[in-house]
Amino acid sequence: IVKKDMYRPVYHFLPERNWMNDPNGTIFHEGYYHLFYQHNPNGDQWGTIHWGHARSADLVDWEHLPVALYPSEELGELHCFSGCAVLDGEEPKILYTSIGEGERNASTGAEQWLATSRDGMRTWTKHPQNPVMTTSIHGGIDIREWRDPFAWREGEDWFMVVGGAHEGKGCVAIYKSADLVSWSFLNILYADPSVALCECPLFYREGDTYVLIYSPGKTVKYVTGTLAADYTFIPDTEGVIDHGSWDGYYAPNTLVDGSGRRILFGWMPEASRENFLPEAGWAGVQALPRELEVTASGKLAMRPVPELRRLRGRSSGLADLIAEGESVRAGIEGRAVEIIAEFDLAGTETAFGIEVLRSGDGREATRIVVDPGAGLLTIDRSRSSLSPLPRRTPVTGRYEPADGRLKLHVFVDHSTIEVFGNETACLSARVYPTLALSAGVGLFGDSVVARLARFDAWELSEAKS
Ligand code: DQQ
Repeated sequence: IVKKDMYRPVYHFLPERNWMNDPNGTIFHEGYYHLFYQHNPNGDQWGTIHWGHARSADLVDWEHLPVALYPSEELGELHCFSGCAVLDGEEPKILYTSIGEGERNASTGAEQWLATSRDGMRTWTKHPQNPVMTTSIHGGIDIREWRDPFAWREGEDWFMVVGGAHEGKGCVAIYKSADLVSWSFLNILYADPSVALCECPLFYREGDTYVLIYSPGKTVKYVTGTLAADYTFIPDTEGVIDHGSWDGYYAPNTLVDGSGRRILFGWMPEASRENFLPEAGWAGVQALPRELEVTASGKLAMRPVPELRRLRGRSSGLADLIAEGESVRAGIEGRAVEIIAEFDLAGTETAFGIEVLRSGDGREATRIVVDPGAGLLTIDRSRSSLSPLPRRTPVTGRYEPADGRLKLHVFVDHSTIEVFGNETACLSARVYPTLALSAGVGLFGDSVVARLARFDAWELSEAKS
């Protein structure tokens, strides 16, 4: 196992060593949450991509399992790109994007492949009829950057969406099959002319609402709406899954568990760490699993799974806040902490917020800034690190007040920050403070304590992974 370093998270999932990106094939089966992920088992940079595998009974502790998919070199396969896992009766199956050379490269002619497992998802066999889909399935319609299948069952039929680019604009196409092997193209489900491509599309129904989530090379978007008889999506409400984008949150995947909960997983990229810490031995973190729900307004509400409360250790509340010059200090500190702060937004329009990973002298600190005038929530990384090398661009998004209040739910884990604002504004970021003592938790802003309807902070313990 890679030795703990000051940036390696302790309660987030990551492989024991080497590179990880997108979560893949997330599925709940026989009491376990299975997480597969894009993985280079040979180094801590993006490389020959395999599918890593882990499972968890509670979404907190994870057990590493053997690599699930290897590129089949003998078949000209170079990478096993992203995809999904489904249960065909009792038999688990993976659909994923196979990348080869030349005609089979990612931008022009990727193929969709099928793999099956007969030993409880430990080892996987590529289906003899691969590829189960090639771009020729679209007839005269030219779809490039065609990858990341996401399949589901409805009655007797299988459906699948795959992301891509059509005429230089992002699109998601939809397909149908009776057996997961032989597929037909139904339509272009959705096109987003504001982006160049759509990666990792997810599509599901909750009640009468259809939800489409996609990763367009930048901020991960969602659209809720309805499905027309010709398999085109009729959008109603748009939103952002997480404002972190390439600096914090990308390529989510989803599952429904045994109790019917919709859970979302996502990749927290390493962003700019390679600039100053090469050869860390690991790269990439899985964001905390989130419960997803469609609200009455058609927006998505997201909250960290309640199982995480198990990690809570020493706590401190409103009464333990200590005013210290310009700032206010919480009664606990640490590089693995959780904070819930509920602010009354009435009154002044000047910014206020929470400070984490703060050094005693304040030279290093990451601020979660509420700007009530502009209605914006920001992770301000301008002072996160004394080193000039990590990215310090702000991560910003609009929040929606609820009854004149904003509830911030914040998780810090060494180099990860995840912020949930009233459950609808989510911001994730990576930060790399240089001082081991940058561990303070506090508040800033005029009369910030007077605004607090609630303040609770906890030190969090390690999880297994
Ligand atoms: N990552 C995978 C692709 C996907 C991209 C390759 C998104 O399948 O489109 O590692 O991060």
